[in-house]
Amino acid sequence: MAVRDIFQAVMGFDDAGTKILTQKELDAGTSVDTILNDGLISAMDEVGERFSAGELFVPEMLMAAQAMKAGMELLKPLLSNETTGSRGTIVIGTVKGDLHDIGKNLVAMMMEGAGFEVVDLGVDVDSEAFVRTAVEKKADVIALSALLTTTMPAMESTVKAVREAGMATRVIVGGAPVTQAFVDQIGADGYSADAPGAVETARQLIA
Ligand code: B1M
Repeated sequence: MAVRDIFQAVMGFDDAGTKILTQKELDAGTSVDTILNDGLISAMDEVGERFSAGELFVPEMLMAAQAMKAGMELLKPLLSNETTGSRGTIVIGTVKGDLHDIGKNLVAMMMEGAGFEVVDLGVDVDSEAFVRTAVEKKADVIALSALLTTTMPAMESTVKAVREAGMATRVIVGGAPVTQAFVDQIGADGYSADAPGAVETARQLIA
């Protein structure tokens, strides 16, 4: 199965191979969803499991992430293909203390694809920067990503900062450790477990 080769290329930290195989699959008509979920994302899940088992270490996680990004470069234009007028403005970032950006980038790409104007603040973003940028850009939604249990509290402080600033901007959150129970606890406006769901949540909040 050729998508499995993409999985193997990411596991082999092979940026060029991942790119070539991703292009090959696109040319063969394989859907972006299949390439993403069965190839790229499932490789990152496997990397995470091996890291937890002590079989892989941080440098290997980083190299796998680079290979995944090489594949995602080719998918980006396909995820960002809607050209109609803006549906609203999203300020997105990974919260303070957290350097994981692949899931956040995927959410940003899909938001752009769905017609939102996206301001991406990157990683390790403090609550002041989210608030300041959202005010400057008159954002409709602030989208927060966190991959570490230790950085989830930064989501809570960002929601608090937005409320204290008296802003109408809605806050949505996501990332592997985030649950609906946590979202309810911190009083965020929306949550999704994946990138397409984040787009849907933003759409519903803005409608
Ligand atoms: Co790190 N890391 N990492 N890591 N890393 C995890 C997250 C971990 C689960 C691995 C493990 O132990 N099994 C673990 C966290 C444990 C925990 O807190 N519960 C972990 C750890 C411990 C660490 C370090 C602390 C390791 C160390 O230094 N000892 C360190 C922390 C650094 C820091 O941030 N301060 C660290 C570092 C790194 C690298 C830098 C090496 C690298 C990141 C590179 C990069 O992002 N540029 C890395 C990687 C690659 C991973 C794993 C293997 C893969 C993450 C990923 O990109 N997945 C990860 C294990 C795993 O997740 N299986 C792991 C693919 C991506 C598409 O999925 O980001 O989950 P994800 O996004 C999903 C959803 O979560 C959702 O949509 C996406 C899918 O559609 N989503 C949203 C994400 N954001 C959203 C926002 C939304 C809605 C949905 O709305 C706004």
